Amino acid sequence: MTPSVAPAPAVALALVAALAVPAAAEPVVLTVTGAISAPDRGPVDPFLDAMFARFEVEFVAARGFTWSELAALPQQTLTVQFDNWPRPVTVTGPALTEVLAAAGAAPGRAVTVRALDGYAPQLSADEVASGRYVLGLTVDGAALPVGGRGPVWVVYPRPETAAGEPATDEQSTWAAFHLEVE
Ligand SMILES: Nc1nc2c(c(=O)[nH]1)N[C@H]1C(S)=C(S)[C@@H](COP(=O)(O)O)O[C@H]1N2
Ligand SMILES: [Mo]
Repeated sequence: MTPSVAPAPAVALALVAALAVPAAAEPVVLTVTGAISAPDRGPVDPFLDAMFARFEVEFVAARGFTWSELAALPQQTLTVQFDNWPRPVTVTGPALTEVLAAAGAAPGRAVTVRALDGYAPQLSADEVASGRYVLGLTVDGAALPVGGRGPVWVVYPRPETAAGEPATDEQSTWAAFHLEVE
């Protein structure tokens, strides 16, 4: 036996430990901040919360949802198509109002939806209260990936203007990761 073999068991143990990732380690895919009463985490960490820091998002407390937690809420199904889309798509996921309720969001507030690319439209209090917005997790049965329209695609039924003309889909935010209750 030579001294050089001594570290091997320690290395093997480290590899085994690395493979044994507990199920609870599933990451948060959507964080709700602002006027909420049911947070499960503390303030934004300027180092670890790098994406929030990049967008200058600040909070003292937040509620994080894993994909599984969102999928465990009551699910809605919406089949939608806008003029610029190649085909209709069927999206499933919890209603925006359901997720806000789970986070203890104050009622009657506007909500800013923020996506990974920085797109961040604000839904008015009336739009939120309409209950028409769905936080899409799957499209045509497939879970939405990051790099595609995931982790969350905010969709709503195709609206018509008073003149019966199609409205745009500018509020159908894809790649959403943050809701801010104003
Ligand atoms: N994350 C993200 N979502 C977005 C946008 C964007 O730039 N980033 N643009 C919006 C606008 S203005 C439109 S018209 C549609 C365009 O994409 P789609 O019709 O393919 O969904 O997405 C909406 N959602
Ligand atoms: Mo647009």
